Amino acid sequence: MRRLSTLVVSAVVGSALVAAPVSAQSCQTMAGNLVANCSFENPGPSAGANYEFRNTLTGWNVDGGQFERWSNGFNGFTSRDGVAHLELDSNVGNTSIWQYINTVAGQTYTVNFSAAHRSLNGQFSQIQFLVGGHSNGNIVFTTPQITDANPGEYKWTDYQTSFVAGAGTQTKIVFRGIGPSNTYGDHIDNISVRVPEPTSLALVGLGLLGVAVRARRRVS
Ligand SMILES: [Ca+2]
Ligand SMILES: [Ca+2]
Repeated sequence: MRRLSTLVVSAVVGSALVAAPVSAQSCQTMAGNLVANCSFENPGPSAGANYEFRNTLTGWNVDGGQFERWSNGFNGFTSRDGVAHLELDSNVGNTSIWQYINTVAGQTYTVNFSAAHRSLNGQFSQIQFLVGGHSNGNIVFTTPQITDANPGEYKWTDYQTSFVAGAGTQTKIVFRGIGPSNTYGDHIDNISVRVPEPTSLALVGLGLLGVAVRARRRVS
């Protein structure tokens, strides 16, 4: 029995590795993605930094004043997906962005997004994902403190988490910049929220089943 439990753990780790490439997909073509304007592409950005007030960025709301949206390549910073991304630490400091998505109470949802730092004197970027409120919601996930390997080296990291929807038919999803509020950093792009793929679950199930069968054979 000890061998069986060890093998099950290794199978679960294996399934996580299988799931990892999903986050590298474009959220715009990801089946079942519930997030509107998931890549901050609409309306199409002007070249450079776009300072946009509430309701100008399709699907999203913002507090802290305004969105700061960058076009692909501005300041040498390639968007993670498409031709635009956000800097949550805007020109007026840290902001939160949010939208409501349709959810089913009790259902688990998988969340993927990409984040990056913008170097400033050895400081860091950090982004929090919340559900329920942009200032008082439930904190689901907080990225580590994100730094660059070298000054000016912009590097995206893909993150994945999950939450279980509460009562009602909608959930407010929130992304909040929580790095030092200095108008630099907390870049975000390529957001998806969706019900876990049945195929992934089936693979995990089959993997576990295979392990269990093999372990049983060893025992007998
Ligand atoms: Ca984008
Ligand atoms: Ca900052």
